[in-house]
Amino acid sequence: MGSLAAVLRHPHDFYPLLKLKMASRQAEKQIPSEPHWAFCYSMLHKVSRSFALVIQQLGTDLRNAVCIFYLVLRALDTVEDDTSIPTDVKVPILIAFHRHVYDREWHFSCGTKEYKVLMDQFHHVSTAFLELGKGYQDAIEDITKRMGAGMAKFICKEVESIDDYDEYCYYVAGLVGLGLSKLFYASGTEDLAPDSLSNSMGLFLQKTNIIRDYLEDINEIPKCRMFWPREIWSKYVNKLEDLKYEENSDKAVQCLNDMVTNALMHVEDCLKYMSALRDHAIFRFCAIPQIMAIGTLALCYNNIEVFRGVVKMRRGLTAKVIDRTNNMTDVYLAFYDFSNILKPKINKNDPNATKTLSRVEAIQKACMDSGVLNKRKSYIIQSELRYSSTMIVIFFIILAIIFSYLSSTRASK
Ligand code: IN0
Repeated sequence: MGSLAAVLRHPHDFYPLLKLKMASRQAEKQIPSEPHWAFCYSMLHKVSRSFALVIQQLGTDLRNAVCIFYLVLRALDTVEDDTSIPTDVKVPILIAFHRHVYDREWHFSCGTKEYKVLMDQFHHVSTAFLELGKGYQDAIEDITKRMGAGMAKFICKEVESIDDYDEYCYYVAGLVGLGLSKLFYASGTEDLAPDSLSNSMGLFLQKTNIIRDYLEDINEIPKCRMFWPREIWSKYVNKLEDLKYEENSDKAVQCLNDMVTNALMHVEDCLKYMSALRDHAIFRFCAIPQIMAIGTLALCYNNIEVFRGVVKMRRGLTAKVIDRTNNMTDVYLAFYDFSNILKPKINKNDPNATKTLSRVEAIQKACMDSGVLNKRKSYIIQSELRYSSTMIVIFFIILAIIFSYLSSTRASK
């Protein structure tokens, strides 16, 4: 019902949503028949929704490697997140996870819902992993080893400083960027990207998730760990959970804006990383989550709703991004437009207003300097405006027809 109301409010979402639904059905039909690969691809669809579709558009060998990499990371994450596992059991599992992927007999039951199924039937993932090329296996093993060790380090450590925040995000997301760059290189289609740019790709996504998920994380029972760094939130409140109380709304929004400004620092690196990609499917795979992230930050900035409920890009806009992201022009246009949505929300009384504005202007300059902005109008937001003005005209025409009908019936009486 909610989605029907959303489509009625945004009728132009209908076509991209329909296309996405059909592509998703098609992708599910293409799930391989061998039981271990069938398990891995259907699990991928369950845990990552629309993102699975973009993975399935990669060339066969790379697609299999990315699918397994994604599931191994989700499994590692499930162990890290399960607060019912005692630390002395959890830490050795995280540290040895890179060896478990070679062992068809290994499994460890934890997590809930689809993650429990993933953990219980992990032998399907190891079986598929053992069929990957050596270059892919080495890259996945190396990243899993470094990430497991990093997660273990942070099990007993709070995120205090901004350096801790960057270090934690490096372990759980920056390393994913390094690993993916290695997989792309191993596929023979891309050059090896510099580590610092690969890291920024992960940090930008992970910081956006941490900002967006504040309320979900703080309300989790049993209490989960929080990743907003004390160095930032302690400027505004005494305890991180105080941000969700109504009496602290002004401080909460200022703190949120500080966090968004910190995340925006990575955008120029991300644009550089994406502009060096050559393969169309790899490009889409990387660019779609990045556009979703800048869209989410534009939505979250200065928005008290982050502390009250879920702030997410609507499904129709996600479908549009998936449908229409094909080259760097699309990326520059999307980043330019979403930062243009954020810019007028900067309040000059915000303690970080100058810093945020200079970040936004630097992003817009990077997009402008690409020289493609004046060639074409935005593929997402302009069409929204065009459609909404069309809808307003249609609304007034209908109103005029009703009015003239009512006046003519009244005159005939
Ligand atoms: C990802 C990343 C991802 C994709 C492409 C390039 C990347 C480069 C560096 C680092 C990460 C990169 O993308 C996914 C996107 C995703 O899963 N989206 C979810 C939406 C959601 O709300 O969860 C979906 O269901 O569609 C991502 O978020 N992460 C991820 C994990 C593994 C891999 Cl192989 C790629 C997670 C994270 C923590 C940000 C790295």
